[in-house]
Amino acid sequence: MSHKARQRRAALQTQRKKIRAIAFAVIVVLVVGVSGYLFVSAFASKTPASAANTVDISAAMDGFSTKEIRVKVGKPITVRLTSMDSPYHTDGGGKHQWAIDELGVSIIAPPQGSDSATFTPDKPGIFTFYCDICCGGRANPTMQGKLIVEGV
Ligand SMILES: [Cu+2]
Repeated sequence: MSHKARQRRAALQTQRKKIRAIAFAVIVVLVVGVSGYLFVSAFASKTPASAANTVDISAAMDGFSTKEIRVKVGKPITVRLTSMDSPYHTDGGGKHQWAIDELGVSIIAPPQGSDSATFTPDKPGIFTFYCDICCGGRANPTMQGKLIVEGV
């Protein structure tokens, strides 16, 4: 092998080493970047702002799962009502309601389904929520509860 050929081979080898080093760096950057992105998005998705003040209530023939809800005046809340009853229920067809007249809220959950509403209580006080669909309607004490709006 000539001297020149040997030099060319050596140059080629250093070039290959450089390419390998660059490829390795690119892979490292990609892996770190992707895992960093996944890490951040995993944490970001765990704290959606809208879920901060959601109240989950279920309703069945024996009443609401929650009889008393405390909230702060001026802060928006989302109430998600779920009906536990099937559509074959003779009384109300499996639907239930969560309503407060004074705050103008009325949510009607379909049989074995949910519906929700977001509202902002603008005055402190104790408000009665009720269901006017099943068994005796709003006069039925088991289908009632209290929303307590606390002042600041
Ligand atoms: Cu009901």
